[in-house]
Amino acid sequence: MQKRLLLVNPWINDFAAYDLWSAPLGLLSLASTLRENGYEVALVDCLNNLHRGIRAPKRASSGKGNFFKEEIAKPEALRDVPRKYSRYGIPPALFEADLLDMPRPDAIFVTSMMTYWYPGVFETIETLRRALPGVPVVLGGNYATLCTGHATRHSGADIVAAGEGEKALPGVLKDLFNELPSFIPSAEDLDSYPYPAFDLLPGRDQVSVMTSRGCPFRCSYCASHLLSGEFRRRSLIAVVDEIEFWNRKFGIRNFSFYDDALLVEPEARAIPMMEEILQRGMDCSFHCPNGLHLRNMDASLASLMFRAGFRTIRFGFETASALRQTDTGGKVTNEETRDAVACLLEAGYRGDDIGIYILCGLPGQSASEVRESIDFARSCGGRPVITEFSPIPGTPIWKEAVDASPYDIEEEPLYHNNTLLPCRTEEFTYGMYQELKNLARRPLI
Ligand code: B12
Ligand code: SF4
Repeated sequence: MQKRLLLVNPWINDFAAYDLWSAPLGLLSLASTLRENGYEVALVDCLNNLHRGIRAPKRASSGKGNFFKEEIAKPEALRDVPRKYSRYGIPPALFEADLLDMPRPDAIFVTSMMTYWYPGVFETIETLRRALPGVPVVLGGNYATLCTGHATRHSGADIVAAGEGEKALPGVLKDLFNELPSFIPSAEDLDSYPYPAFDLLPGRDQVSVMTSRGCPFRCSYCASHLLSGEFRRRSLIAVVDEIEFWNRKFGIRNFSFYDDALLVEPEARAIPMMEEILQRGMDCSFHCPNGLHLRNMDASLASLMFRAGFRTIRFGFETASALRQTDTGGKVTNEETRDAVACLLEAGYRGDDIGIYILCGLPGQSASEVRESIDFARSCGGRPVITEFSPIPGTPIWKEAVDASPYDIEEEPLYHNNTLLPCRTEEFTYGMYQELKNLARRPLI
């Protein structure tokens, strides 16, 4: 008999969470591969704002907005943090009712995202255990990959699968059912992956797309290579076909790119992809909440992006300190940034459209460096956007972060939370950070 698998996108427990075109893309990708192997797949999304049992906050028409949330008690380790803590997503009673309402699955696959979101994952697993006792639970995703030991010891899952799910599937299915999959997409050929199963999330107002996995850079604070391995790309026609598929089949007009390196070597992929989008006359909007590379921007690429419908553009700049730029990986310089923003303004973008990410709270970083970076971004004509540093185990900067942090980030992933500014010092206080945030938010003139 066909085996039934339940896939679950867990709650987020945090001080803050915002739905910036979010989607459980990894889980949906895995769902399609499981279907190809003949499994019946169902999905419960704990972050489903469309659940009939809640009155969700209003969303922007482009597909972003607030999650439904309920304030909950802080975990013990965060007791002294003077901020409210919430469970983002549907209330537990609704989740449990949904679980009891569906046919009993043969196994459950739970995903995970930020390392410090594990309490939401654990609560999800506890609820699954209560509602569906005896059904094996597999945990994968970013937290499971970056904190495998912690997840194995504490999550309560029967199997913790690190790394890309497609690669882990043969082992997982063998352990669960003593079966081997007949189809596994080739990690080297991204065009062999079926489209992520967005049909499992009916009523969506946006679909997330990836044109590549990984990144050719190795910035010292980034986990891309730990999570996604070597840089690989899909063919541009396959990507545009997918966008057209969602647009035609479900009327989706907003798309978010989750790539780590969408604009790297643009002549090889991004430029022909955008030309193809234009040629097919797609009336869609594209959003890039994950930082894009500024280095290869020129007048013609900026104009093409504007005409092809790229509406939300954010760039990974991180710092105006030339020394730190080199030390952390050398992905962009100040000159390249200034030139790139000029091209984007010339192409028709307003300064407010051009979000420039600035990392705040790196080990050894001073408040004045962040201030200078904010001033620099504004002087270029872009909008500075502060992103607080979250230390990630296994990254080159990790040891430095462990030494710099007043928190025990090695033992407790909750302390990776960017809201804490985990590597702040007595010279760079939380108050200074608040001031910098306000400075970054000041209207552009
Ligand atoms: C897209 C993205 C975002 C999007 C949102 C994504 C979303 N779903 O909501 C945006 C831009 C909004 C975002 C924001 C942030 N992000 Co982010 N983001 C990513 C990114 C680039 C891709 C994640 C992704 O969807 N990948 C695509 C899918 C296909 O891969 P996947 O999820 O890993 O799934 C695969 C496997 O994990 C596995 N798998 C997944 N689930 C399961 C389940 C089972 C059972 C199994 C077996 C396998 C399995 O199989 C899947 C398919 O191969 C990652 C970096 C990366 N390369 O992964 C960073 C990353 C996760 N983000 C990170 C950070 C720091 C942030 C911010 C805190 C930045 C900041 N300071 O503001 C914010 C926080 C947002 C918030 N508070 O709400 C860090 C994580 C830090 C941490 N400690 O965990 C990462 C790793 C980037 C980095 N710095 O290296 N992010
Ligand atoms: S360029 Fe971006 S995705 Fe690539 S390693 Fe650096 S921070 Fe990570």
